[in-house]
Amino acid sequence: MANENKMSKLIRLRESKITCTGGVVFIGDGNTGKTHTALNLASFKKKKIKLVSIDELKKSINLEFNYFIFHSNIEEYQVTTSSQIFIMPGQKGRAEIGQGLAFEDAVDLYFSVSAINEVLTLVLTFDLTDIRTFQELEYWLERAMFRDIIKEYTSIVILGTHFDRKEEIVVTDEQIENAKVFVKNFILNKKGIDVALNNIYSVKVSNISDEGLDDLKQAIYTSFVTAFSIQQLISENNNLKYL
Ligand SMILES: Nc1nc2c(ncn2[C@@H]2O[C@H](COP(=O)(O)OP(=O)(O)OP(=O)(O)O)[C@@H](O)[C@H]2O)c(=O)[nH]1
Ligand SMILES: [Mg+2]
Repeated sequence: MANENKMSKLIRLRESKITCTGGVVFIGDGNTGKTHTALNLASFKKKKIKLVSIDELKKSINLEFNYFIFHSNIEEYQVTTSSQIFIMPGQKGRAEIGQGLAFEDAVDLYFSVSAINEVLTLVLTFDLTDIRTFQELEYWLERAMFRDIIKEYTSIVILGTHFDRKEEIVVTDEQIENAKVFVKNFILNKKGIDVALNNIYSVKVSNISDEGLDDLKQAIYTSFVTAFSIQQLISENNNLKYL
């Protein structure tokens, strides 16, 4: 299958080392914290990027790129995932001339590039204190499907930001759980792709306290392990070794 070929270019197994890479795409309304979350992920354990004031960090008017590397062990294998993070502009449709790029402009321009094509994790981002941004996820999911960003191997993360503003949180856990089922059915009905509920995660983060960032990293890592069927790869390799 063409798909498998493309995916196989993104993973290497040498002796007991497995290294893989793939795309993680953030979409969602403007001002929901996509840029801050990606910056925090990328600087994890190094210098933390703290909230930048609105004056310093304007709304994104282009595709932003970042990455992080995660090491772990599965059996005697050392697994390294290098996640390439792409943050889409939160502005809907197309931008006016001279106004940078909106979502559709960025997809046109960048999604012909291979690494971004293999989206292993799609992060639907909303602000826990703003119900409208949560409701708008349906719009973003629809655009992601229309633009072919979701593949058979893509996992979904429903990401609520502003977790530090506990008193102002309006989106409930029940609504988030319902959203998982909604996302699953939406993708199945519109695209015929059956994403397992296990591969639809919900994560809450604060970009102020860093609460939840570990959970987000773990969800992304797990979606890579799933997309590449790393567990299966390991048992096949073990079988070969002991033949
Ligand atoms: N309190 C709080 N503020 C946050 C958090 N995450 C982001 N913010 C603030 O929310 C605003 C928007 O954050 P961005 O990361 O620029 O949002 P974005 O989704 O990239 O927005 P666009 O680039 O316009 O699409 C900024 O003023 C941030 O300081 C959070 O977890 N808690
Ligand atoms: Mg941004």
